[in-house]
Amino acid sequence: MDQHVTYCRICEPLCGLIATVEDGRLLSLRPDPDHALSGGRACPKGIAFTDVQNDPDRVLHPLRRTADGTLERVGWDEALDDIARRLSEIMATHGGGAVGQYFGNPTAFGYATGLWSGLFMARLGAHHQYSSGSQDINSRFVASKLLYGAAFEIPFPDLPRTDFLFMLGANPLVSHGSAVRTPRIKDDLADIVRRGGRVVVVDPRRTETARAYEHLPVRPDSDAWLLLSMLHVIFADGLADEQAIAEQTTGASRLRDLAAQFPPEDTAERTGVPAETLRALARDFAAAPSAAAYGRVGACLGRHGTLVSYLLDALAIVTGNLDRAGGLLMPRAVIPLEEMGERTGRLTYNKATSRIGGLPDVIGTFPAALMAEEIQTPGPGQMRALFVTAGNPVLTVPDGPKLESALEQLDLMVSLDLYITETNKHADYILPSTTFLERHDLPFGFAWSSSTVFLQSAEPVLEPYGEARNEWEVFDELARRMGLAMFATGPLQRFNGVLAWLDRRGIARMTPRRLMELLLRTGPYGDRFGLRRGGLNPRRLRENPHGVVLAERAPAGILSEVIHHDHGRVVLEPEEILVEAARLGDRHPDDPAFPLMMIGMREMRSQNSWMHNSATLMKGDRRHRARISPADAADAGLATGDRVRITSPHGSIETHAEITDDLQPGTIAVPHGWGHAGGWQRANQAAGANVNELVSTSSDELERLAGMAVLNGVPARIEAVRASHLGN
Ligand SMILES: Nc1nc2c(c(=O)[nH]1)N[C@H]1C(S)=C(S)[C@@H](COP(=O)(O)OP(=O)(O)OC[C@H]3O[C@@H](n4cnc5c(=O)[nH]c(N)nc54)[C@H](O)[C@@H]3O)O[C@H]1N2
Ligand SMILES: Nc1nc2c(c(=O)[nH]1)N[C@H]1C(S)=C(S)[C@@H](COP(=O)(O)OP(=O)(O)OC[C@H]3O[C@@H](n4cnc5c(=O)[nH]c(N)nc54)[C@H](O)[C@@H]3O)O[C@H]1N2
Ligand code: SF4
Ligand SMILES: [Mo]
Repeated sequence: MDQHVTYCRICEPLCGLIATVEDGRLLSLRPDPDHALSGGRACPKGIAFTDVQNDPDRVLHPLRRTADGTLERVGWDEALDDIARRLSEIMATHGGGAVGQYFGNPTAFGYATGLWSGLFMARLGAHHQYSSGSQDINSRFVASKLLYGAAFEIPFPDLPRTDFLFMLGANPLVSHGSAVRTPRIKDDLADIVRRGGRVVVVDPRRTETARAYEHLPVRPDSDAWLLLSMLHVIFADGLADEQAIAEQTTGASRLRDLAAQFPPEDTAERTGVPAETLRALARDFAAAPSAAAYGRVGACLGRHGTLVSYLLDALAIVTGNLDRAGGLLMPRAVIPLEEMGERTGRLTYNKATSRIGGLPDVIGTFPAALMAEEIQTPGPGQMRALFVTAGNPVLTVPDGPKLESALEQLDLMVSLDLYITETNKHADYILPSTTFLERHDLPFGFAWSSSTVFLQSAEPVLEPYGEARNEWEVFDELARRMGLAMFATGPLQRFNGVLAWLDRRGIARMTPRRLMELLLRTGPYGDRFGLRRGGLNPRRLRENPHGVVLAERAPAGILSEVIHHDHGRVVLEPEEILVEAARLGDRHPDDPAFPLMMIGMREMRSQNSWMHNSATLMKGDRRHRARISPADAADAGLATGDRVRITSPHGSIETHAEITDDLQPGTIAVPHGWGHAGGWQRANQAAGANVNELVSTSSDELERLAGMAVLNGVPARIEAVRASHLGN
């Protein structure tokens, strides 16, 4: 039996794990007690990943769809030859604009897939790029692009030093934190209070986090009004930090004028927060020695997600809490991949617009909600070929059934996944991918949103099971077969000459790993190939498998270094934001046919749509349940365990009811990622419903600035399903 040090790549904390391996099989995973950040902690999902790794339902050989619609095993070479041939044909007839990709959430936890699929798509001139981001975080990217000129500069709360954490639309005791990396977030939050500080949780539901701290219940999708009123009080009461505003920003006066229009007395009815409560909160936030404003999915998925993300930062900025210990810190990457993307102009916003709906691109991607229509609408630029890489949009994007019928119209659909999913069961090819235990990784992205600067690399701890392959090698192979050089365009253009030269001479086949190591060594903590003593290099990482702490505390005072606007200041008056704010008034009156508002939620033992096949996580007859307040349940004649039908203006689903006073009357909460009908047998048995069937894909119902799907604050009504309909 061998023990291997590695780290989990299911969600953002990247907790340290120890894998026990025997004869090339994974026996178990346990928390790594020697990991500097997670120090012996891991959540149930990380431990249960053994079930995924060894899942008998996992796809371990390439599969091809036959004429009668069934899937049959096929060899890699045959599959890749045919895909390359069919792609070339589509390109010859329709051009690269007909090719697309949807990449899902797991691609964010490994560097190679995103890099190589991105290069490949750029070489094809593929225009149709989509991702889970338009159901998750693109609004936050746009807010950062407008404020700081850099999409990935998402300020994160300095949890170990803050006196006041204002948390809006996040539930880190279950999610373990997003856009802030801290595997022991439970301890971090408890420490704030222990130091005499406060944690205030703004959420329509009394969540696990809200329960543990101060809960401020709000009406769904009212955060823009709440935040504008807080700013109103701060400016009106002379609590703004004028020196910080003068030093760090431009355009504060326009924000001041805007906030002046939102006195708390005027917004109380909409937010559900009494004016006096809000005034006290605003004053306390401004008066705290240090304060951080933090929001995640609940801030991003409403009708005004970009505006809300902007306002959260604005709150910290005008109180002098940006780029300062105990406030919000700016991430500085150890491996400056995004920095390079930004410098080479690849991390675009609104440089192109979608064919359907004319919505702006966010980092070169368009709203995934538009995919179905982009496939179904004839004309130049119609999408005819689609790669789905580590994603399950049929369950995670609005209106899965519509997407399913659209997928059937594609000339070519290829999926890289671990399973047969609700999405890729429509594919022509399913290509089996390696799990994170079967590949090398260096963290990037949100790994830098951490109050401790830390880096760990992970060697594969297992040989790929069956015929599974790394995703990047699939794209590399396709490029070779199609006679394309990966480096002619793309985010790595700067290195083109060197890379092409090395590659041509066969000195070094350029691989994603070589590239990352190059960036690491030339980055801010790198050894500059020996020029900087004690700097990071791959050897040092190998010799320290539990990781290397590069700084106990992330730096403050780096704003001018990380801002990409020419004048080096935060832009507080982006035109897009001001226009959006001016529209806050013109929301349609509530429709009495849909008296409730539905929001989403996450559960400890789910990971979006893809861990419901794990025996460990599904123990105890777990089911999909809609959370309903006692008053709304009484109105509908519902008790816990009853079947409930939820209807929105767009659709209708049936699931089980759970009555809970965590919710106030008028709001229901329903998790996403259920309603399985794929190759995962246990997940299929769990039944439940796909909540995103309640959401429309119509382009004019998407959030305007980032094209976000509006998944929170969905109008709804509920009714009991009569006994004659009982069943699963
Ligand atoms: N209503 C509602 N909808 C939501 C949300 C919500 O809050 N409410 N949340 C949204 C959010 S935040 C997100 S991130 C999205 C997620 O949206 P998606 O990324 O589309 O969905 P996942 O369920 O994460 O599916 C990931 C897929 O990748 C596969 N996979 C896992 N690991 C690997 C790997 O290493 N390689 C490969 N090739 N495949 C792998 C899994 O089998 C699974 O099929 O859902 C969004 N949808
Ligand atoms: N166990 C588990 N962990 C996960 C995941 C998982 O599926 N399961 N998914 C991972 C992913 S992909 C992500 S992106 C992160 C997300 O991480 P978080 O954002 O921390 O997770 P959520 O539980 O979605 O928290 C969002 C909160 O917003 C609240 N909310 C909904 N609507 C509104 C609103 O209008 N206003 C306000 N103020 N709040 C609102 C919800 O009630 C919910 O408590 O979690 C990651 N971690
Ligand atoms: S919180 Fe759980 S799933 Fe997320 S990285 Fe840590 S162990 Fe993995
Ligand atoms: Mo996400």
